[in-house]
Amino acid sequence: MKKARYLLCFMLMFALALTGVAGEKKIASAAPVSANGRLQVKGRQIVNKKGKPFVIKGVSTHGIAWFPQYVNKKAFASLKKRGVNTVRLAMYTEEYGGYCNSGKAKQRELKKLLDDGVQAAKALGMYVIIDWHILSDGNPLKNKSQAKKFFQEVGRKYASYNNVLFEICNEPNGGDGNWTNIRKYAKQMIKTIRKVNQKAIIIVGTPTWSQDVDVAAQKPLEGKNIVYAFHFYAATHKENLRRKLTGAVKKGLPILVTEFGISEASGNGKISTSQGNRWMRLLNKYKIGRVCWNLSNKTESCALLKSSCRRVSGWKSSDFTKQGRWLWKQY
Ligand code: IDC
Repeated sequence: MKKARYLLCFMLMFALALTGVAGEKKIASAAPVSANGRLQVKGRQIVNKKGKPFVIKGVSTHGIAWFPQYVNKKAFASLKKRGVNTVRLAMYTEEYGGYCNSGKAKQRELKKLLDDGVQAAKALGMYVIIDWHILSDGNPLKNKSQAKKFFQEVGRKYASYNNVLFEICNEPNGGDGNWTNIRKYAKQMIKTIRKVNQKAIIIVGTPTWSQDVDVAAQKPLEGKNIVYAFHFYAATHKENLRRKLTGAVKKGLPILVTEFGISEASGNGKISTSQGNRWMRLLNKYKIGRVCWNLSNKTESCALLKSSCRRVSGWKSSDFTKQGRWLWKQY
């Protein structure tokens, strides 16, 4: 009799533990935005509406003008199922049908595509980053007036959305892409966005393809809810760059990895899962968010989908590249 009662008690506890675990998992994957609300920056940490650290686990599109087919709700839902809570919408400014080299009609199309992405993310309770993807235009000041108009428009349009973040310059680079010019640009963009949108997190790129967070840490910008971008590609960037990141973190700089891959910096070549694992350990230690480049089937090592994969959502494990399969183990 006593034994039976113990057994019953044990079974009951086991059942409770099981539903507890399942329940937690469901909340984590159900709707990150309804559970966490608008993200903000506290000290060097991105936190949720209650002030608790929130770690962005994201995937970036390739250029949306080039691979528009992946900007769809089913695709985002497929990512969410694998632990992704954030999608980054990369809109090149110059190359690949870049926004600044396009006419009005094409620009409207790109903004519609961005909106499709924002609405899909909203419906799924995911965060979304609107990325002004400068690259060959190394100095963000080069297309400043277009950027201003753009951020005024999208800043206003999404002011009431608690899931939208703005990345104002992907990767400044070259001599003119220095911190002095980035700061000048960022000050104006922050002012422009804050006039119409007081709360959204604004992400500022850093010199040398968003690697020099140490330089930004010496003279950060003023204002609330600002974070600094840091990018790495694990088969090229190793201990030296990790030291740079750690230094800036210790100085208190809020950092978000809005782009990373485990390929070489070219986006192609070798894949290094061992270096990737080291990077993940470091990011986990400091609860730094990360967004992986890129959701496409382009024939390159940093694409998440094999080039033979024609599906634009509902992927099977065998559809993913080596980097893709590694990523799902991290998320
Ligand atoms: C790469 C794309 C590739 C494209 C190339 C253009 O993966 O298909 O041909 O851009 O130069 C970055 C950039 C990002 C790069 C990526 C990989 O932000 O645009 O994408 N990368 O090279 N910085 C470091 C690496």
